[in-house]
Amino acid sequence: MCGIRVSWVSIALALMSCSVARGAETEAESPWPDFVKETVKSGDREAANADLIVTNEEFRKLRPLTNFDPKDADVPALMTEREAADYATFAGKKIGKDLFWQRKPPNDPTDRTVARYGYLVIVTPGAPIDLSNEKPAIPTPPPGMVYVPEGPFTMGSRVGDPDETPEHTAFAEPFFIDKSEVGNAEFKEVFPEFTFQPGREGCPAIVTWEQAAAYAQKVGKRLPTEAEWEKAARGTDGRMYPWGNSYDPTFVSWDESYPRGSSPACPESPYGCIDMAGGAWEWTADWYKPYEGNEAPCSAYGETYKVIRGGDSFNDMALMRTTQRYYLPPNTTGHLHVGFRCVKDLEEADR
Ligand SMILES: [Ca+2]
Repeated sequence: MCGIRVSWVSIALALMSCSVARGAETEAESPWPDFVKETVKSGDREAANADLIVTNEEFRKLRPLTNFDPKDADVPALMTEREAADYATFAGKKIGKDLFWQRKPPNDPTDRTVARYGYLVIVTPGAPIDLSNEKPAIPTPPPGMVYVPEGPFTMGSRVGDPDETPEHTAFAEPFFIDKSEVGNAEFKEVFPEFTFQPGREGCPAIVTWEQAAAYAQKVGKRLPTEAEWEKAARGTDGRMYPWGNSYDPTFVSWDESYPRGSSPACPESPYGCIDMAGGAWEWTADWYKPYEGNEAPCSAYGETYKVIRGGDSFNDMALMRTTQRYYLPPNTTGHLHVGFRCVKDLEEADR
């Protein structure tokens, strides 16, 4: 599989030598904010020798749909603390060790929007700095949910079924997703008329797309898009299964009649979800349509069927793949065992 790789291109500033060699006049034209220079020269981060800052060009790797004036490519990227943490995660770096986020002093202290933004400073490798008490600003997930940071990831497969092609880079905004499928008891709490077999309170609720969407709306959530589901399942390294690239039946629940999280090994996806392979199939929000650039004809494409993901029983490894797509009309579960998990968007304060 072909994962996304960040080439960690650093832009050397050499601030000190710049100001000496080129003089004050040139320095005034520097795109680097004065306050960062001051941070480098003095204060508690002096030892960081932080003469590198993540630029617009670098930041766009997290957010490929972003456009900016080409002349601003090397200008430091303004970002919220949450965006800084997501960038670090995407780049395989750690806030406090490799990077730190420096808040931009607001020109107007009453402007709270401006106060949320800052710059991401790269700690020079080997610099003697202790930022271990700094915590990345990852939004706190609601109960039972996990956080999936924004950024590109590999979607689809070159080696799967025709509808999984082409393998491509997709993008998802940050979101929260349920750690596990919605269970029977949870579903009955919202829809008391819902019935299930006694003793299966903790098993995934087997419902139609319409029922799943109604539940999600009622609890202030929504169904995941295919892209969100696939990113939550496989992360950014293009893996075939939620836990890696090789199949092991002990990683998967026997079927939907077993409680969620009951597989012997109970592995988690890169973001902490369980049972994204097996347990119950899972509804997504999307109609079954071809990916852009897909050239394999399929009469089922269109707005007739909703996509389901993740397979159910443990004995079909092909259906456990994170890229596997299947489909059903929204008003039935057919002969399959289809459940769901919900996603939730970030609150404005977390963006
Ligand atoms: Ca599942």
